[in-house]
This record gives sequence, structure tokens and C-alpha cells, in this order.
Amino acid sequence: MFKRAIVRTPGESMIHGLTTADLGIPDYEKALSQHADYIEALAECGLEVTVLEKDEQFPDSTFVEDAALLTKNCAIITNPGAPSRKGETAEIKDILKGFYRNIEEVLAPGTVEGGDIMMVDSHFYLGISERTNVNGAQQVIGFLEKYGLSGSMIKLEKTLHLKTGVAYLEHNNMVACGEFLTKEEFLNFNVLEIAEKESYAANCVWVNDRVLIPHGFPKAQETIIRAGYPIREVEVSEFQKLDGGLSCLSLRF
Ligand code: CIR
Repeated sequence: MFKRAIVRTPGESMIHGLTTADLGIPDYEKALSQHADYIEALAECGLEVTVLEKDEQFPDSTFVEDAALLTKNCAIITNPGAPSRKGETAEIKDILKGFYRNIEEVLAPGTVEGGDIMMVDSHFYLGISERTNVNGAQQVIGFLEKYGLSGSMIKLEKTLHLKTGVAYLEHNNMVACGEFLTKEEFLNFNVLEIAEKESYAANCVWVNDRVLIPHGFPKAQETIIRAGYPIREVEVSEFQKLDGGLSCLSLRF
């Protein structure tokens, strides 16, 4: 069960955020109200939410998940692979000092973004992507082992981050789409398939036995409800324009 979450209010500079999506420029006012509803959804799941102030210096800094990995035994500060995002970790590190005694940090030449890390109980899958390299993943696995946890790597072929295409919903259930449907590493999970045209909904989030899911993906919703989860829809269209999904918008611990 999670008790807390950290989020960061998006800044107006978000319109300059990194993106490969061809969905237009985010509407800032809409993004703010969607972000407020996201916070509300986390609170409804019983989380105490720490809201960090916007940071205009970093257009993608609302995607706080990429700046750290939070586990039950330690926090690991990442080193984002995207050059424009490297500076995001400094403040996150300071904030985490208030919550964690054990804090480790990934150093160059290692790069890691939190979106590439998926927790399954005490094991962590690390996607090797354009943002997370083998050196960075090895550093994370070393830290995990130091604190009684474990990690392993999965090579990504197409997706931005590991959790762009797969989400663990506890109870051995995992939603997946695209390249993740056939990954050998996931064969022992009960894989709930998300169709390619609803692939954005594969980035959903388990929070204390509810599942937060982006608004507007009826088939994915049905699949998750049928698997036995109450769902809470959140509209995040303005973040989707920046390749950001639901999980990227918070650190949950
Ligand atoms: C980026 O490209 O870094 C941001 N525009 C989106 C980050 C999304 N984060 C995530 O999937 N964990």
C-alpha cells in the first residue's frame, strides 16, 4: 500500500516540453485543472500528496516520476537521459531527504529515467531505452541489492519508457500492449492485453487496489474492471501531448 505521493504543478514552460506526439501544444489552463483532478484522484486513493511548486526552468518537470525511484527501503535519484531534464533531480533530492534516510544517486555515464522502472513486489524491471542505459541500470540494480531488493533489465525496441507500454497492477496482473505482450520476462504474469489503438491507457497506475486510468479508453477500462479493479478515470490529454502518462505525474511511496 502507498501512503504518499509527490507531484509537481506544471509550469507555463510546459509548452516547450519534449515530445514525439503529434497532438498539438498543451493548453496550460486545461493542464492545470487536469493536474488538480489528478491530485484529487490520488487523495481519493488515500494518499497524502506533497505538491511541489512549478519550476519554469524545466518544461518537463511535472513528470516527477522520471527523477527518482522510491522503494520501501531506499530512494534512488536518477540521472535523466534527456539533457534538458538533468537539472530536475536536484530539488527532488532535497525533498526526499525529508522522507528517506537511505538515498543513493545514479551518476554519469549512467542515465536512468524513472519511467523505465517498474516495481513488482521487491523486484524492479529496468527498461533499456533511449533514456536509460545499461550503466545506469547496473548502478540502480547495485543500489537495490544493497537494500535487499533486486532488479533486472529489459531491452526496449520501440517505446519511450518501459511504463509507456506496461503497468503492474499487483496480484500477478499486468496490463501490456505492443512489444510487451510477447516479452519472455513477463510470461508468468497474467497479462491483460491493451489494444494498440488504446495503447496510451497501458500507462495506468495501481494505487491501493484502485486503478487510475486515463479518460477515453473504453476497451482498456472494461478489461481492467473485468479483472476486478475499481477504476478512477483522470483526463490527462494535455500531458499526453508531451508523451506523458498517468504514472509519470507522480512519485508514489
Ligand atoms: C519527456 O519526453 O521526457 C517528457 N515530455 C515526457 C516524460 C514522460 N515520462 C514518463 O513516461 N515516465
